[in-house]
Amino acid sequence: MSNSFPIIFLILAAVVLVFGFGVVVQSRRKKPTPVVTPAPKNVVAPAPVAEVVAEPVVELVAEKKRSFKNVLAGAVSSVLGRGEINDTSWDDLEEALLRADVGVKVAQALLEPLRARVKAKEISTPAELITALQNDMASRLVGTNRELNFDASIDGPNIWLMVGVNGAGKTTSLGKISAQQVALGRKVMMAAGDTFRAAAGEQLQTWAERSGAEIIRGAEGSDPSSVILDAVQAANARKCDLVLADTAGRLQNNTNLMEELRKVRRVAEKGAGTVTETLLVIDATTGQNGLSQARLFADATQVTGVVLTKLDGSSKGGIVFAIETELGIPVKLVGLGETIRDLVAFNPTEFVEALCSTT
Ligand SMILES: Nc1nc2c(ncn2[C@@H]2O[C@H](COP(=O)(O)OP(=O)(O)OP(=O)(O)O)[C@@H](O)[C@H]2O)c(=O)[nH]1
Ligand SMILES: [Mg+2]
Repeated sequence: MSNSFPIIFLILAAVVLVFGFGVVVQSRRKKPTPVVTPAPKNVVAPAPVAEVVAEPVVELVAEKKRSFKNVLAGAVSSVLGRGEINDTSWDDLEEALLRADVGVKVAQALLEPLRARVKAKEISTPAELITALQNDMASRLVGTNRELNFDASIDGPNIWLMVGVNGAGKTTSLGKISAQQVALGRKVMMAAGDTFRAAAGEQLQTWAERSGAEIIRGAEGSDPSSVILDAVQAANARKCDLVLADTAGRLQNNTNLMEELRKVRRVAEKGAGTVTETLLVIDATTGQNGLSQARLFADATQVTGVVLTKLDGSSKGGIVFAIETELGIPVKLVGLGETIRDLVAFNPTEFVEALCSTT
């Protein structure tokens, strides 16, 4: 028996080595899927499907994940640092959630069921509590369709409108979206619908050049709706797939702006195109204030998705929960910086992990 031990050991070691080698080879073969997948050659393309086709955008990469502020880390550390769950643990978590701007309603909706589970002894350690909180936060966000709507079957181009208050990041996000759509092989036309200030057209022109899109501009003070309609007509004539329409964030007063945006949408569809996406751009650093402004836009413009900008460095990332709960609109994209690559698809699980990360 004692003699056979080294032989068994050697056989085991050999099995482990062969298995390990297999795993390495296998994982090397599984390269991450590239963002742009060229269509296979010599394959007859299927007829366009008459449904809204969603396209993936750039996945959240590890390096960018670090741009999310781990706003709940302090509370998580102090809860984990105690041997038991006590009143201070609940105070720490509640305060941190409110500071991160998840909103009072969501904070309560997250903590109340956890208190009950602790009482019922379903959860007994601080580590279990944090894991349960993280899971509950993520489950409030997963399962939502966050894909950008692109309908390949319509006549004329798809039109995506960017709306939001001034300075939220509409023009910048439009430029980044354009780069992603061009990378997917789509022909993009920009519409400089912000005619409120001359510099807006210049700014968009730069993004058109950077991202490889065409652009239609109007004179300062001209009618935004007609600039956008011109862009839709030009896009149709030049066989563009997508019109990305910028709009102004302010006019003389907000009531006018909402009227203007309603008109923009109506007029845009007078041409050959169809509005398939209206993206409300919200600056994450404005927290709950941004939310009340957002409500105005959501009411006026049939918003289909939110682009949450400036999440890099914002300590108010919890606003995602408030937006989805109170506005009922999916956060589709998040801005994590000012460069052309700093816009990613919103991934709830990674986002919650990053918010709670203590490393
Ligand atoms: N850090 C950071 N800055 C951003 C982000 N998105 C936009 N910005 C910056 O925010 C500022 C305002 O962005 P714009 O795109 O001009 O905002 P806008 O909504 O078009 O503003 P108006 O045209 O005045 O209505 C610019 O300095 C951008 O570079 C982001 O995700 N992160
Ligand atoms: Mg702008």
